[in-house]
Amino acid sequence: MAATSNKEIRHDWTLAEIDGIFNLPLPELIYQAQTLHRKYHKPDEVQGCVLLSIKTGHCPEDCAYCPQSAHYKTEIETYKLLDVEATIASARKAKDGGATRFCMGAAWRSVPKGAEFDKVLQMVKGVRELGLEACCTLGMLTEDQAQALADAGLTAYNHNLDTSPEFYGDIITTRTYQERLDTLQKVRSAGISVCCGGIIGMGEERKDRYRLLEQLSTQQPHPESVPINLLVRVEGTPLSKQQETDTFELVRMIATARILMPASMVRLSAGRLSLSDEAQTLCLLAGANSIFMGEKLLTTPNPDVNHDQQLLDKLGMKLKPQETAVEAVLS
Ligand code: SAM
Ligand code: DTB
Ligand code: SF4
Repeated sequence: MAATSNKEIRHDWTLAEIDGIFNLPLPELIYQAQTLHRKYHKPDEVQGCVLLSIKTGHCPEDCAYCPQSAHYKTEIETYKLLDVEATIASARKAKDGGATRFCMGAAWRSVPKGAEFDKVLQMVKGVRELGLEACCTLGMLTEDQAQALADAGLTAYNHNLDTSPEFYGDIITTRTYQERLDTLQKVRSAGISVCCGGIIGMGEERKDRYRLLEQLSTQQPHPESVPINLLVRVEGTPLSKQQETDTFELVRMIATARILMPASMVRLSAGRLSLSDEAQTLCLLAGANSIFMGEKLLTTPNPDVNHDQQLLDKLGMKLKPQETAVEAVLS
């Protein structure tokens, strides 16, 4: 990881600079993104991550994009917290499929105390023992819970800002932007790496995309992992009828994130099923270096693993190789 004094790793990006980068002629934008990508990452490698929803649905929050919110009537299979064994079995399968990161998501407003949290800690330990990076996204948490997750070996905690502070209130009313920032601070203080990004295609304007990128890239340190999601329009949610997003917006978003946060993992996250192979390739050329693998994200479908492998083969790219269990646990 490069030192923060490095002139490319900056935390003082202005909105005007971000606007300027985002709107560069595409060849120049991709060139700049590629140049930095190659300096900080292996250009032919993509990290494979697998998501598992460990607790699904009935969430008290009202995030307008989310099929798991109890505020909307959607057709998802809901279930209580999974067993530790079943979760570890999924992680083992993810590892056998070539993933190096296993992400566990729960539809909670905040992390519960007691037996359920103990189970999550056991899941984290079990995933780390397999030699995989372990990421959790469980909603808000306390400092003690963040520390307990760190002690269990959690690699990263995902908590997205989702959009700009200005547009946020149009999407979520049950918790504030500031609460999200506070949660991220607790994660960071516990020594867990931060996974934080957002969604495009929710009806936000370009300015909101710049503002999200500004919020992310002025954090110190930058989030180590930046998921860029393309809205998956789910029937029953308030955003189900949103119009389709121009793919080039996603490409520009990814390239700008790569330039603003050169050392971070930029993850082409939800929404790949609606992208052509060529559009996904542009995203990879723009600096995305991670995808979710497997037929399901949390509740919505994702491209077929064989198809993804064929695409990587065609591009002469490969999945990030697995470390040995010992290396991973020590890292
Ligand atoms: N409840 C936890 C939370 O909100 O932090 C964790 C799970 S939540 C599903 C994780 C992230 O998934 C959200 O912050 C959002 O960015 C993304 N997400 C959820 N539904 C989505 C959708 N329909 N399309 C794209 N991204 C989505
Ligand atoms: C993130 O930014 N995207 C992932 C992960 N973090 C947890 C979740 C995407 C969820 C897409 C909708 C669903 O499958 O329910
Ligand atoms: Fe709940 Fe997370 Fe979905 Fe919001 S995004 S409704 S907090 S599961």
